[in-house]
Amino acid sequence: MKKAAALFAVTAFTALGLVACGGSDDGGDTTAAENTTSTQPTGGGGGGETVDVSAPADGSFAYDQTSLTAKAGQVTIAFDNPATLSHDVTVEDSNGKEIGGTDLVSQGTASTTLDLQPGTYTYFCNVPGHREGGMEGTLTVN
Ligand SMILES: [Cu+2]
Repeated sequence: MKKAAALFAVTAFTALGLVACGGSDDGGDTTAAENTTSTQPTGGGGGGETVDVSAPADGSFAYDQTSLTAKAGQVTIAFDNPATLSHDVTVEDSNGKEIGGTDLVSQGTASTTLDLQPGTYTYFCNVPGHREGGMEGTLTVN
């Protein structure tokens, strides 16, 4: 009999505890953050960023973006050229030194990943005459 009474006491205490917890939850902030799931791909170097560059479909010597911004570190330049005329995206640093670029592409996409320090870079099309025709922009890395 004593055992049963002890068990009852424990059960009652636990029930009270649960009620108390429930009450405090109701009074608390119930709006949990629901949009915290990341849409960025996981894996890889981590912290990498992708910047999109595209060219007009009419093949004119231009990019749709005249300036880009990225965070320092692994930066992937994703180039989309819908024109039949081939273009690429070549990147040079502030000293005019080429540090990388995408393959030439027409009616398709090409990309390259560069490890960039903070600074100002220039991106341009390496096809002769295209940069001179206006196919360049500024990439700012913070
Ligand atoms: Cu070009």
